[in-house]
Amino acid sequence: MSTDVEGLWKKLQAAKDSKSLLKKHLTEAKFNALKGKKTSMGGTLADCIRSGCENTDSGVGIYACDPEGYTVFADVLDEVIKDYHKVDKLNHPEPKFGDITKLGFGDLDPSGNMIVSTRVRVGRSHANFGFPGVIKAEDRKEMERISVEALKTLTGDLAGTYYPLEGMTEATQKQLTDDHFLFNDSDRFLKAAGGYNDWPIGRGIFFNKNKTFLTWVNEEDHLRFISMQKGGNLGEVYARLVTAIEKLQEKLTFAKRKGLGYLTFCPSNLGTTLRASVHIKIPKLSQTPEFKEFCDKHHLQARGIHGEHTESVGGVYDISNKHRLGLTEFDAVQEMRRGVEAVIKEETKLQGKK
Ligand code: ADP
Ligand code: DAR
Repeated sequence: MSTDVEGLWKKLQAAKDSKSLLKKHLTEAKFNALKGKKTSMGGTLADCIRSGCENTDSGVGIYACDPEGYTVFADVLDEVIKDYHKVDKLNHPEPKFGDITKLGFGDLDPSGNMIVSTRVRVGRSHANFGFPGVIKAEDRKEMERISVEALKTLTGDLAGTYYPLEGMTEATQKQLTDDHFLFNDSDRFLKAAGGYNDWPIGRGIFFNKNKTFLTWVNEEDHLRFISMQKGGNLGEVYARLVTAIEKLQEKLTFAKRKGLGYLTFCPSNLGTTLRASVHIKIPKLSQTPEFKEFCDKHHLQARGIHGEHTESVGGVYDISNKHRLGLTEFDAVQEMRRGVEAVIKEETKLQGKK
């Protein structure tokens, strides 16, 4: 793995067919202006671009080294962010989750014929810790301790237990991952960005009794708050997540920046950091040549059922909102809801049903 920034730059320059946003926006002038800069945590341009230079087939290709990296390396990160999120200005609104007692939406598939399960997640970063590429093992452990202390204060339906990966049997890890609860350590882009440094130190998963509220500690982001359940009741899943976020933000300070919203390791997740998804059976729509165009039109992203960069199985796809920046949390989940309703309508039409 290249450690020096000049070696990384040469790899990127040599990849003539790379279509990453890093390749597009890191000009030679910007490279020369940024290559000697460091954040107060010691984060460098090399820490930000390593993954995209080692994996020139990346879509984005750059991560922030730490929260301050979004300022120190703004010359390239701002352009990547505007391009990925399709915004002209970085003026992300203040958080707005809506009134969970009157959301105006509930179960998107009361028949239960199409939606297998629903999940809504956000990412959060502790304000005073580096991101995976720069953080030391002892700091990751301290961040885990702080996170678990806050999670243990959750009560009622949200109350649960933390399970560190250190000491977890392979069989338990496999079962939790197969059941879509736990993260895996097989993402080559994340690996190259330092996402698995000192693995599995400081990593773990918290979940409540029913496994409907979970928290990932130190996967790609410092924290991922996740609400999920079988079926299509987006209203219930979203309301549970908002309740948990409001409780946890009383105990923890999250990294935010005016114009960018909540800060995350990858710039693709900034802002609301919210991804609302359904695992949905769409055997007809997914086989049409227009499937990608249909998803784009409705600002949706299609993934396989075991996470990013995986395949669909049996016509079941992970369909979620693509927009995370430049809109509120409530807008993002509404956009996903409208998109999923359009998917259900189209699939029903293609199946020749009313
Ligand atoms: P994220 O970036 O939102 O964490 P990933 O694509 O990495 O999402 O998926 C993480 C895990 O969450 C995977 O195991 C995936 O199968 C699971 N998952 C995502 N959406 C759903 C859903 N709607 N229902 C059940 N599991 C889901
Ligand atoms: N390494 C990234 C993945 C971008 C979005 N996904 C995240 N952050 N999990 C790339 O393809 O460049």
